[in-house]
Amino acid sequence: MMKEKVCVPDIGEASDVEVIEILVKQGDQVSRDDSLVVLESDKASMEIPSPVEGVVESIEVKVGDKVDAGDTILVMLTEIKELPQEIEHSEEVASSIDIVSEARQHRPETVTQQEAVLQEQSRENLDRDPTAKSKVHAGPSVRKQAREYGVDLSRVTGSGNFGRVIKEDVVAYVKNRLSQQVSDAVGAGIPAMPEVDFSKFGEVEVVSRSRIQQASARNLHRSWLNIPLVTQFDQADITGLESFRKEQNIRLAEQGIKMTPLVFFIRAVVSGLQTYPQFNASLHPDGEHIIHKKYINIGIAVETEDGLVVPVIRDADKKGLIALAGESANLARQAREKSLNIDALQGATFTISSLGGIGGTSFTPLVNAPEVAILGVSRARIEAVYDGEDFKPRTILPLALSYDHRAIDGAEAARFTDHLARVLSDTRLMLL
Ligand code: CAO
Repeated sequence: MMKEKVCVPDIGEASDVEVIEILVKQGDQVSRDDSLVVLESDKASMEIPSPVEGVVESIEVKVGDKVDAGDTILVMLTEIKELPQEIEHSEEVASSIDIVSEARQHRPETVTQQEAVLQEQSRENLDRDPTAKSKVHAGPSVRKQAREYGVDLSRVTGSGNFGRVIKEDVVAYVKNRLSQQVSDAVGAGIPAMPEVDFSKFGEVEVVSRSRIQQASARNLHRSWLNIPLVTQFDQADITGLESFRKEQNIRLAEQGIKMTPLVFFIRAVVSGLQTYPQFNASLHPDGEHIIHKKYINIGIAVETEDGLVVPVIRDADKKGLIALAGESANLARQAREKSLNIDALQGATFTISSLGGIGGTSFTPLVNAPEVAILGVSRARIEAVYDGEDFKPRTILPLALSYDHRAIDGAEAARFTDHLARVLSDTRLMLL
């Protein structure tokens, strides 16, 4: 152990500066850059940081004393003789006086806000490179200022001699980060909806939303905000499909099986995904890759009294019409009875939202992210279709394919719905 005097550094033109606060006491363990005393001139106040690590042996000043540069403040016991860090230029020290007084005046809003904005980032940076801090060249007051603002000095470009970070660099960095925050907020910031007191206009009842409704609201909102969504509309002539389905249903009724149009939509979608695998994919979070899935799991949007649930038919490409009829009916029943397990709700590669049993001419479904597309089906209607010679009654099914435009091009979407329309118009194609 050795004794080391800590003196008042060069404080520019200031002299006879008063000690207004002593921040340590005898026996305290002090780290380098910890503040020791606060001095105050008639212009500003400044905290004197410790240039070394050690234990306070004795304090040589008391509150009210007047000191000058070079006067001893205290004596430290240090392990190894450490050269006091280069005392900053008088210009820099003088500026640090301004900074302290400025910081005091502007707290709590400015500094608190800066700290909040920057501290998290500093933590991240330190996690990334724990040695980064020690490589920075900066004086004690600059380090202290950086600590106060929550700035990671390794992120600050030094404009002083040999890249030394000076206080103006820290201030510029903070200003820059704050203005970035503001511009980020302008880009992504959603103006909040004003809260309205509806009871001013009449009687109201506030009802809790189910957990499913709350969760799907969050998911849908996230999808809406993240996905550049386009919807491609098309229609399929399902006259043949409907007569085939009805014939089969008469036969299957004995076995208690009913094929709804949904089963055929699933088969058609499977065929589409096999032909256009880019629809059976997800964007990689790095934005540079796309993940093609070698399995085909179809999510089915099911309306329940608690909200929208999307159970999944796994390996739909390996299942025939009758198996799909049984499984989709089962999943829809379980969803409504709330008896689905979590596995049944995960791993979809493409979703179908069928509203045809209810009605509607068309709608734009939202992609069930991280999938890249969803098929919406509305109610089929009998329409008069000209066959080149005559108008014939045909059952026309409206299709709406919403897709993530980052992953799918418009032309691909048009080909996909065209493929669906052809397969649905000719059930034999489902066998291929
Ligand atoms: N056009 C005309 N009729 C249709 C049809 C269509 N596109 N789709 C179904 N139908 C008919 C069925 O043939 C059935 O008629 P019958 O009883 O006379 O045979 C009737 O409508 C009821 O069918 P269903 O809708 O109960 O059965 P399904 O297998 O077609 O659909 C399911 C099952 C789970 C998809 C459906 O019940 C459901 O919940 N749909 C709502 C999905 C939803 O909420 N989507 C919105 C999600 S947000 O984008």
